[in-house]
Amino acid sequence: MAETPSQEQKTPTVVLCIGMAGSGKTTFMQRVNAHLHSEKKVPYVINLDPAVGNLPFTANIDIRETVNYKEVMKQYNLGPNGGILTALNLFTTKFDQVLSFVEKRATSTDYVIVDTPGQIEIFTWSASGAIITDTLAASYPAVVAYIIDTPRTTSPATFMSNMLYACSILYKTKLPFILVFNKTDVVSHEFAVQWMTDFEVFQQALAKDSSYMSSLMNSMSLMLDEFYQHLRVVGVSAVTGAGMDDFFKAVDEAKVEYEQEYKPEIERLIKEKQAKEEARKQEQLNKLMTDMKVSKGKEIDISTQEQQ
Ligand SMILES: Nc1nc2c(ncn2[C@@H]2O[C@H](COP(=O)(O)OP(=O)(O)OP(=O)(O)O)[C@@H](O)[C@H]2O)c(=O)[nH]1
Ligand SMILES: [Mg+2]
Repeated sequence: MAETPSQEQKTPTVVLCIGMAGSGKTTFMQRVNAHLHSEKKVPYVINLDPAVGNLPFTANIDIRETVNYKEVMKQYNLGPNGGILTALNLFTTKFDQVLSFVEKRATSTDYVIVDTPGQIEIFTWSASGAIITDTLAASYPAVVAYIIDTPRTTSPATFMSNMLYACSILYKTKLPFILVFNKTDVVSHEFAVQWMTDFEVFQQALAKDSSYMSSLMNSMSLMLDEFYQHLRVVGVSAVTGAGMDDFFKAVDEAKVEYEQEYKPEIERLIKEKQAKEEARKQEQLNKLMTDMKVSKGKEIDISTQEQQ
C-alpha cells in the first residue's frame, strides 16, 4: 500500500554557519531565523559560541547555559582561545543529549541552524568541532554555509586566502558547501562571481597586484578553479535581508546533493565500521573456542540451566 503523506517523516536540514571572525555569522543567523519565522517555518536554533556577549536571537540550545567560558579560563588557567576550545570540548561530551533534544523536534521543523565560535579554527580544526559536525551529518542532511565578509575580500590576495580556507573546510567537513557573500549592502559580490567564473578576469586582477607572491598565486588560482566547480554562490546582506530567497534555494540544492552523494558515503562508512567491529568480535570468539579446545573445555548448554 502506498504511504499517505501524513506518514512521511519530516527531516530537517542542518545549516552550519562557519566563517572568519566578524564575517557576520551571528547577524546572518538572526536574519535566517527571522526569515523562517516570517514564513511560519520555525527553525531549531543552536549556539555553539561560548564567548558571544549578546545573542540577537533566542537559541533552543545555547552552549553558554552549559559552560561558563570565563570560569573555564580561570579554572584551567587558559587564554581566551584556549577557554573557548575547552568550553567546546566540555560541551561536546554532552552532545548525545543535544542530539536527543533535536530528535524530539525533528518531525516538526525544516531547519536546524547552528552558529559557531568567532575564531574559525576552533571549530573547524578541533576534535570537538569534527565530532559535532560528523554526528549531525550522520543523522540529518547537513550543509555548510561559509560566511564571507565581502567588503574585506575585494583584493585578489585576500580573496584567494579566503577561498583557500573555504576549500580546506570543504575537504575537512566533506559536506555540501554554500559560499555566502555577506554585507552586500556595502559592496556587491558581483566581482567575486566574475573572478570565480572567468579565470582570465581573475588573472588580470592578479597581474595588477604587484606583490612578490603573484606567481605563486597564479598557480594556486588554477587549483581553485577546480574547487569552484563544487560550490554554490550567493550574495546576501544579513542587515537588510537581501538574498534570503537565493540562500534557501541554495540550501535546498545542497540538501539534494547530500542525499545523492554524501548520505550513501556516510552510510557506507558506518557499515564498514560495523563490519570491522563484527569481524573483531568473531575473531575473539574463534580465539576463545580454540583456547577451550586446547584446554579440553566443554561448551555449555545454557538452555538446560534455566530449568534448574
Ligand atoms: N553592513 C553590514 N554589516 C554587517 C552585516 N552582517 C554583519 N554585519 C556587521 O559585522 C559585524 C560582525 O557581525 P557578527 O554577526 O557579530 O559577526 P560574527 O561572524 O558572528 O562575529 P564573531 O562571532 O565575533 O566572529 C557587526 O558589526 C555586524 O553589524 C551585513 O550584512 N551588512
Ligand atoms: Mg558570532
